[in-house]
Amino acid sequence: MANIKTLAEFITERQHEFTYATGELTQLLTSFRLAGKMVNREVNKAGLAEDILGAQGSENVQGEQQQKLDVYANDLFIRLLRSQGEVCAVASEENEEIVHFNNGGKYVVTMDPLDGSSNIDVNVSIGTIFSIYRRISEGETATMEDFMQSGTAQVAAGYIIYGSSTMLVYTTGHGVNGFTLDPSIGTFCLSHANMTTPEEGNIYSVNEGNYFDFSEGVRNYIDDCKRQNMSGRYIGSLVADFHRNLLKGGIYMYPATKKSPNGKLRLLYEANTLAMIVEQAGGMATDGTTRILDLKPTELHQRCPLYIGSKGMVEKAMKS
Ligand code: P6P
Repeated sequence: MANIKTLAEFITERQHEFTYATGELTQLLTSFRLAGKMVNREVNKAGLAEDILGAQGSENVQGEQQQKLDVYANDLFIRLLRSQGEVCAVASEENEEIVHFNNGGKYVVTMDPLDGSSNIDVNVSIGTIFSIYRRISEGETATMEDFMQSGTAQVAAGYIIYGSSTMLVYTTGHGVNGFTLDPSIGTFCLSHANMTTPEEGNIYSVNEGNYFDFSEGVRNYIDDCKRQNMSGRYIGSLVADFHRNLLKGGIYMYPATKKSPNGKLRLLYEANTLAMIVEQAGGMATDGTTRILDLKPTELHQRCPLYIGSKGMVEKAMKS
């Protein structure tokens, strides 16, 4: 049997690649490893445990119906990040304001604890998306300045996909590696070493229900994909669509529409995270005109149009 390398062993082995002090990255990723296993457990039994399915009966900052698992995952990640001491503050899709830990930690985290959670009750894959930045503000407490850094400042970016198997995929700027959870031993094991995405692909992912709301250029690009007999694949769960396209090649688009002039997806904890990962895998991510990682954030929950995936496809979409 091929030798098994656990996520913990891999992180330790690659610690030298992490710009900062030894051991800090291990600590930083530990919370996501542990929380990923615990969320996975809840997601997998969602259909059985009546107290975990369905809407929480509350709305998040976006005015979106919170699912019980959204709240569970958010609370869990915050609790684990608070306890391990390296992170001093978190910006989460589920919280209007920055969550401060005031523990002197040198890092801040942006996260979507459970993206696509409206799909939970219909058994569609969902995901956790997270980015880690070094604190840059002075003083006791983190400030907005720490969260308004461009995506190029990320020290690590990753996602967990709860699908037919549960995988944690991350980068610290030295390539992308994927780890699959072996539930029999409760451990993430290296399954996709040095992931790269094909330069071209045959999959386009977009909500075509918005077709007549898109710009002429976007409509032309979609029409061109059809003329080339590409496969339309859109799960309605960003992490699942992104992950499939990362492996097989393809483009995911959430363009601006009349209803959502800045698109729907969030810059800090969706676009920036996936943009770092896709670039490290040889792909590309823009908002239609600017490289996602070069965008300068101005608000925690700001939205941006997103075109992400195979480099050749994103470049072509930009020229449409
Ligand atoms: P639409 C889920 O709500 C999400 O944020 C992403 O996971 C997904 O790709 C997108 O929205 C789907 O949005 O408008 O096509 O239903």
